[in-house]
Amino acid sequence: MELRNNWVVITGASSGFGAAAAKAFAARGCHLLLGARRVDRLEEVAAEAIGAGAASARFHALDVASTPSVEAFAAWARGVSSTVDVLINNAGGAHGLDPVATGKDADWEAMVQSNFLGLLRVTRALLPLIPREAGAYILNLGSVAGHTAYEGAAVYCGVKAAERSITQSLRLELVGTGIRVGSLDPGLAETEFALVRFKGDTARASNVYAGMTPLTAEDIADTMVWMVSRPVHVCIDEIIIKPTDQAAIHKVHRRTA
Ligand code: NDP
Ligand code: 8X3
Repeated sequence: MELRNNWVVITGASSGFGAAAAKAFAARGCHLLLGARRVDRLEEVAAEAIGAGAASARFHALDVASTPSVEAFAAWARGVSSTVDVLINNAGGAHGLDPVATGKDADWEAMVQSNFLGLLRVTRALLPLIPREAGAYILNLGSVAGHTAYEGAAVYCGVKAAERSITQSLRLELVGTGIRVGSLDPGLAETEFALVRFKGDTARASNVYAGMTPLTAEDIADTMVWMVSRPVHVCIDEIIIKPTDQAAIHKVHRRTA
């Protein structure tokens, strides 16, 4: 379907997939409403989106871990546009890689708040703006971690498994409205994800991708645009996308120097 002049909300638009998605939807002539906590970064992303062809690009502070912040963001969005055609629930990430035995409350809470409760809060707040007609899309960022558990990631895997359940529940609740609901579930992709997980430890973060070719943020943004631009009678329920070098969570091909 034609995306020109669609209104697209992207959460977590200050880096990684969200920033790349802003540029990809901009190139299709969309209006962008961008949210994240780092507003200085959003300002840069919005300026780049205008350069890439966005019909408009606005931004507002958003902490999906806070209901008042989500409500303030939704009120701002309502003041700018009476409709949101596409909602990209992308904000989130992993904090720490500790086994359950030594897991930290702060890490667990941050993951539950952003990936799980944040997704619910933003969707609840923006649903009234999503038109009940064919073509609208709610696209949630899941992960291969929601399909297969791995060591040190009990909570991250848990919240991404929950994302799949929320996506399925929403699709059932919204059938008949014309709103499509899908999940995009990537494997290893080089963004700020590992840097956040390892709390700024750049050596540990870059080691995640050592000797292999990860996905890029642009790969994921392209896939988002493809999902949303299918004909209105087509809903891409769920996509798993991995680097060719990653056959499974525990099976990554690494070249040695
Ligand atoms: P980045 O760390 O590059 O981006 C994460 C984005 O989420 C940032 O814009 C950050 O903005 C935002 N964010 C985090 N917490 C909050 C919050 N409480 N409120 C608002 N925004 C928040 O990582 P990615 O782009 O890789 O991650 C995007 C999504 O994709 C996440 O949900 C992640 O779990 C998922 N994913 C990532 C994979 C990967 O390998 N990279 C693979 C599979 C899924 P700010 O800090 O400015 O608020
Ligand atoms: C991010 C992918 O495999 O690092 O969701 O958990 S993984």
